[in-house]
Amino acid sequence: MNTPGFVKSDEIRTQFSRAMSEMYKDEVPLYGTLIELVAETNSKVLESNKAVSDYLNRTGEIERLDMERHGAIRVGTPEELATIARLFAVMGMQPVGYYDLTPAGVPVHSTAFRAIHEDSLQASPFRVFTSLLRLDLIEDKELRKLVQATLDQRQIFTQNALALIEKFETNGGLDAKDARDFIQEALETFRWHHDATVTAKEYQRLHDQHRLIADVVAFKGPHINHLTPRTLDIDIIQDGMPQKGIIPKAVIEGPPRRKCPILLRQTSFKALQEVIAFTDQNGSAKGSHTARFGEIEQRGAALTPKGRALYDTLLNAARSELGEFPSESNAEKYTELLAKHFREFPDSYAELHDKGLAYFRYFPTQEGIACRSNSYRPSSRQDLIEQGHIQYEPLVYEDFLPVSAAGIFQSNLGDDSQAHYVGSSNQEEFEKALGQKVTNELKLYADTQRRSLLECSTILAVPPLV
Ligand code: OOG
Ligand code: NI
Repeated sequence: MNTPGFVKSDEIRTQFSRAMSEMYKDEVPLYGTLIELVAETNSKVLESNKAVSDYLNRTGEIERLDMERHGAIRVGTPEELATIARLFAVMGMQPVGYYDLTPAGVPVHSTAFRAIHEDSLQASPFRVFTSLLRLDLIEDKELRKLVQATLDQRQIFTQNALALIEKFETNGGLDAKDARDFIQEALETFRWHHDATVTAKEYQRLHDQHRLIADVVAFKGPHINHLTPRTLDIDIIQDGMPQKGIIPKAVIEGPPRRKCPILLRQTSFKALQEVIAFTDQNGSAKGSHTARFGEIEQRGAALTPKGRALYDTLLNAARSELGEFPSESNAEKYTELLAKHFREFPDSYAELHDKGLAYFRYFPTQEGIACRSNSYRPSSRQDLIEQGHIQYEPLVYEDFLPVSAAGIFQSNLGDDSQAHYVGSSNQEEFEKALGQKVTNELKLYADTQRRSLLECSTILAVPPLV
């Protein structure tokens, strides 16, 4: 949004992300410790690894690194999801991708709200992984009724937030005061409420069905359940956490350690056992609930469909050779198997580029610019690269991975929560609830890549590059 008098959506998102981080630091003190550990590690990597720091400087990612984080929430009804989508739209965040978590025994499906243009991502890459409970998968009819009735009674948005969303939609933007108010009002939806909306007995019934169901249904709102900073070296963090009194999950989700990181690697830890008050406890807080956790991630190159297919094949091969879920008892073996299978995945940017496995952003070089007026000018992408007139850097992966997300859900819900659902993946139903289609993330990477090539051709005065 760039109308005079209106605050840009990018700016609202930047400020909201900052406010969310402050709130979460208060709510979950361990998050503050984690942020320090990540900041220390990132500056060490930047000092010691010139290739990484050159890359981050060239792509501009260096400027967004400190503020880079994603959060996660879980909502209960289609109406809540549709309104959350409108709330995020005020901040320039669109639903990207569809993630089905039911194969992993978690009765939700999800999307990620985020900015979609590279310039907006550069201003603030804040993302929120947002899951919708799949009521249709709860077989117990009585329990389904309880869930529905409890959810129907709550309003997870403040009246002011709803009014400001409407104002944004009607006028096409918010002025400075409205934007400030909106941030405060929107924050309320994500706040932790220590009062439950159900009795102790009802909580138990929900919990017995699935811990996640209790977490979605028993509270006044969809509290933010983690906020994840981006590290430049997740192995250093995984090893350094115990010294800070933080015990991470046994294995890092995603691809193995590589010279050229791809996609996303994540690890998490249980953060808090919260004291809660049930409705039949007269305010004396007796119950407890584990909802919030900590997570760290390292991001690498976004993969093309071909690269992603290879990733999925190799990950599946490693996991099926392991023959069971990765856990504490087989962590070492799993790490070995991952490394073994991923040897097949090229580990230089040149190969990833030439084999069409990853997306890249292209930059004209000084030499290329200097040659603009020469009569001989290379004109194909490959020619320009070989002549040193353009360079490329991998596009960072901005999204999530379903297998990893399942592992994160599971490790924080506890091992007793393995369930099997017969329901199938249902993107159509999700989009109906959302009130719009989700954007295909691969298209976004391809668009960014194409725009960077067009810019190169304009700057170098060559015919449009493809
Ligand atoms: C979301 C878990 C998924 C990730 O980073 O993959 C996730 C949740 O627990 O609500 O955040
Ligand atoms: Ni996460």
